Amino acid sequence: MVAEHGVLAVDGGDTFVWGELALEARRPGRYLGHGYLGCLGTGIPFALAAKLAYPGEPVVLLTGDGSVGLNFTEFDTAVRHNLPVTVVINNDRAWGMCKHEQMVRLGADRVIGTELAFTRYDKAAEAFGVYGELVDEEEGIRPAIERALASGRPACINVMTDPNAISPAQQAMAAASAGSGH
Ligand SMILES: Cc1ncc(C[n+]2csc(CCOP(=O)(O)OP(=O)(O)O)c2C)c(N)n1
Repeated sequence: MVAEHGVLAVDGGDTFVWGELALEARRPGRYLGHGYLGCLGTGIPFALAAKLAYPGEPVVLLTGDGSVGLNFTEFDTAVRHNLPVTVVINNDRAWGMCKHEQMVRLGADRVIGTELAFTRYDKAAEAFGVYGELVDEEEGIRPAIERALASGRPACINVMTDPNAISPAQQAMAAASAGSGH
């Protein structure tokens, strides 16, 4: 997706990698992310800051489900300050990048401590006064984002995704370090 208008933000592990591969912004200051060192949880704060900086432009955040949990209460900030950003959660029910490393290095049957629940983040966000939707099929993603943007409110689109989709970057990193003893 290429954004001609608006701001994109990305937060997460494998989600960040997918974002780097698939999203593009054509103007300066319109693509915000934590970079390779990856301080998770910056997504909603970055999106809110972008909305303050560019109030007339749509702001969309793509984030992992683990990462969005770190600063989830910033939905409250969005509502109180009337900052209509659209948060799209890549909900693979895991700290995906960590789980995927375990799968590659140790085997799929040796995943431990990295799985999350099927959580209705959309409902939790609604409790803050946010527009929420659950999406469980690919065709539903775009219309849900369009409805969220049209709502004029802060929004949380909770998209259920493949829990075993490993990004190419994580595949390479895990394979490279396999057998290193670390
Ligand atoms: C503040 C912080 N804590 C922990 C980590 C380590 N870490 C890197 S990727 C990752 C998993 C992220 O999971 P999620 O946000 O669900 O995104 P996914 O990998 O599933 O796309 C973790 C915990 C980090 N980079 N930053």
